[in-house]
Amino acid sequence: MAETARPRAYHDTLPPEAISEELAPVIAELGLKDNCRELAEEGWTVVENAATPEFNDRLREKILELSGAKPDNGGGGANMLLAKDPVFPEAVLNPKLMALAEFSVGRGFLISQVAASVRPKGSQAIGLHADHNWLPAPFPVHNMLVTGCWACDEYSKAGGSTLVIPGSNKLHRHPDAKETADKPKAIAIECPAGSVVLWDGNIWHANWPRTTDGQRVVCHITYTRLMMRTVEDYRAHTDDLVAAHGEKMSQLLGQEDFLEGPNGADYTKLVQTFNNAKR
Ligand SMILES: O=C(O)CCC(=O)C(=O)O
Repeated sequence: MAETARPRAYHDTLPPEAISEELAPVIAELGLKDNCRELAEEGWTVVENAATPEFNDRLREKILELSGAKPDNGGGGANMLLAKDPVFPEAVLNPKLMALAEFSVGRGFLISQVAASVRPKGSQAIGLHADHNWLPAPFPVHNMLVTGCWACDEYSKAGGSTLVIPGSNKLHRHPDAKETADKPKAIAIECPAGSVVLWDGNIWHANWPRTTDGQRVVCHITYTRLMMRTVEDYRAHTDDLVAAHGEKMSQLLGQEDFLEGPNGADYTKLVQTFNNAKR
């Protein structure tokens, strides 16, 4: 690429709690300023009414179909969902989730995992952990991944909602064995069906056992900073997904940065990639 055609290179970076000037109007228009603050300060936030009730029903139904869960009271799960039905790209590309992901894990972020869980009455709790499980402590100052759990059903403690340990996001380390067993000062995240609960890689979380009838159906969507290795590998589906969903999907699948092309690094995208990495 000719030198004159290169984008201007940034030399500064933003602090973790800052909203970039390019993202700020999007955050304002979508009414997500408080969510950004909560994510930065408390490590988690809830977006209610992330989409329409019709979309939530469609997502729930498709998860139940793909999860292998028996109707009404069975448990199950599924993964690699981005490539399994168009409802999942729609969830992943939801404008509110995309804006919060850019805030939390930086411009040019990737999709790491699209999975689902169905928890019936009697489901045991999962263990306490931080999603920065891929990293040693101390965790970096900048968040590396953000998870959005799309709660197709109401979240309540008895219903087996996610729990978080307030303040643990400030510790920048994994919980030890005693903390994992005790879950000190855990609080339930409670919210209506159709909400998305987002948390960063720092906060310690788990879920409660489910003691009520019916099933808790959740889509787990994880976005990651552009330099991280993703949990799921969608390379076999990239062309189809990008043809169907365009540039944002191309970014999520790593096609807009200079890393890991079939012909090696694509240096025409180097400055743009480095600029994204700084935002
Ligand atoms: O299922 C939940 O409530 C929590 C899931 C979880 O820990 C995760 O997706 O990292």
